[in-house]
Order: sequence, then structure tokens, then C-alpha cells
Amino acid sequence: MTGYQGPERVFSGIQPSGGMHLGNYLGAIRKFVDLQTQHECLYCVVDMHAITVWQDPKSLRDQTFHIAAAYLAAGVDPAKATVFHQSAVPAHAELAWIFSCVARLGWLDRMTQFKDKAGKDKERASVGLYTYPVLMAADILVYKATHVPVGEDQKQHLELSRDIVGRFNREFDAPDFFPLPEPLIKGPGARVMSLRDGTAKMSKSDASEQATIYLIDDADTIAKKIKKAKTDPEPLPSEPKGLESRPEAANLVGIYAALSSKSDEDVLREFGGEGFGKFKPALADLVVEKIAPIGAEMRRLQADPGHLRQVLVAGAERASALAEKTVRDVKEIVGFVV
Ligand code: AQP
Repeated sequence: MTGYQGPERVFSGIQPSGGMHLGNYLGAIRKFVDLQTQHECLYCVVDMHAITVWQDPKSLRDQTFHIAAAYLAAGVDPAKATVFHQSAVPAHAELAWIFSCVARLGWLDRMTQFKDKAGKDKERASVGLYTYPVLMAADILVYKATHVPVGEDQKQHLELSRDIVGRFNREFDAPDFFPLPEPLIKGPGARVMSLRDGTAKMSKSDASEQATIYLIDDADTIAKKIKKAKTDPEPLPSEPKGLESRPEAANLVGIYAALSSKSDEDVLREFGGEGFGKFKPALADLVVEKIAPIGAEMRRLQADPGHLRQVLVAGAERASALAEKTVRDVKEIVGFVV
């Protein structure tokens, strides 16, 4: 608990570390669009997070425009929400340093995403990859954001942000300074899985392109990927219970449900007893209907990086005004000479 009394504010971000995919759309961007009408929202392209693993400098800038294009193409409106890139607001890094002196090593040691991403050779992982959740806490709290729409995979990082708030507010005797940010995770599409392995999340950096539906994929590519998606030989069950221990089938049903705004129950009422020969073409049609127009708009926007740059720079100016105030106050609280 904190005694924070400030306004509700939404913050979220996506790394420019590869092609935007259906998981990013359902787990994050689609929620961004819904939230912008009722809340003050900041949507960031978190380029400083992206470089925690190697990024080719030539592609990083293009990837940054790619994420900005995805935000806008999916319906984020820069007149309603602040859209910007993280590296343009130095206050994120300043607050991250102070938070890295608040967070405890033991907390970071428990982060499963570091273990997954660093793999067996963790000695060779960057220090930034290890401290990534501290920067994420700073991203959120430099705006005193109260709500954070993310996919299921970010839950643990959000909990760490809350731990940092608890310790900061307590240690510096500032019980109402930072809010406890609430994750907005629930809902269909919170965890979209790989098309090749129903136990691994769909990811930008999957070695197989067939595992991931990119927002930029054309209709033909989407249909082919769904046709080739791994499944089992059984027909679909008529109730969700029958999807237990069938991760690939559960994933495809979940995608259908999320995109059609139906429940798994409804989808199985319609397709229960049918084989994948019937379900996959229906799913492909639905994904094409919902995703292909976004991809087409992204291509149009990406052809004009000058416009995307203007959107990001204007957003960064708005974001900086909020962030600099927080950092100034934090410096005061910590005892720096300001
Ligand atoms: N498979 C997913 N299902 C639902 N939500 C997802 N998100 C990512 N993958 C899925 C959500 O998208 C937002 C942005 O994620 P990110 O790019 O910042 O980092 P990530 O979670 O590490 O995404 P990727 O695609 O797996 O990237 P790489 O391969 O670069 O690590 C977050 O809200 C995330 O929850």
C-alpha cells in the first residue's frame, strides 16, 4: 500500500528488437488502444531495453520506427496518447540508477526472464540484461504510472517494480511518493504461444519464422503459417477442459477467441468435434481479416520515417516534462544537491 493520491496514468512499452507479432498485438497493443480513450497514456518504444542483447545499429533505428508504426496502425492516436522512444528521455536512465541502489540482488536473481534469455551461458550475458527489470521499474515510475498493460510474461517484472516502490517509499520516509503500479494482464491473448511449440511463447526472436505471425505478414503468409502450425491428430473438444495437455490446440483456440472477442467455450461450441482441416482455414481467415489491414497500414507509415520521427520527438517532449519533475523530486528525497 502507498498513500499515493495522484492521477491515474497508464504506461507501457515494447522493445524494438524484431518484428512485431500477434502476441505483442493481443498481449499489449490492442489494450493500449482501448485504454487511450479513458486514461492518460504513455506508450514507449523501449530502445534502451532492446540493446540489452545485441542490436545491429543499422536496424535498431528502423525497428524503432517499426514499433511506432505498429502503435499507430493498430489505432494508438498520438493526439490522445504520448508515443515516444525511451532513449530520448534521459530521466529513465537517471531514475534507473537510483532504483538499482534500492533493488536487492536477491530480487533480480529470481527473475525467470533473465534465466530464459541468458540461457546456459549467463556469464556472457550483458549486465543490462540482468538489471532490465530495474530500468523497467524506472520507465513506469518516472511517470508515476498507476496501470501497466502487459502480457503475462511481464508479471514478475511488474512485481519487482512494486517491491522497489515499497522499499523506496519506506526507506526514504516518503509513503505517498510513488504509486504501486497495477498490472493489466487479464483477458484473452495475454499469452500467445509459438505456432511450432505450444509450450513456448510467441516471440520476436524465435529462430523459426514459422513460429510467429508478424503483423507485417501478408494474407498468403499468414494462411500458410497457420496451415503448417503444429497440432495433434485429435478433433477439437467441445469444452475447454478437453484442451488440457493439448497446448497447440489450446493456443489456436485461444487466438481465435481473442480475435473474435468470444470465449474459448463459444469457439468450442462452434468447432467442437471438427478436425484442424476445418478449424485452421477459419482461423486463417479471421487472422487475415484482423491483422492484414494493420500490416498494410504499417507498410504505408514505414514508407515515411520522417513523419514517424516527428511523432516520436513530439511525444518525447511531452514525456520529458513529466519525467524531469519526478527525477528532480527524487533527487531531493535522496539527498542530492539540486
Ligand atoms: N507471446 C506473447 N503473448 C502475449 N503478450 C506478449 N508480449 C510479448 N510476447 C507475447 C507482450 O508484448 C509486450 C512487448 O514485449 P517486449 O517486446 O517488450 O518484450 P518481450 O516480452 O520480450 O517480447 P518478445 O516478442 O518475446 O521479444 P524478444 O523476442 O525480443 O524477447 C509486453 O507487454 C509483452 O508482455
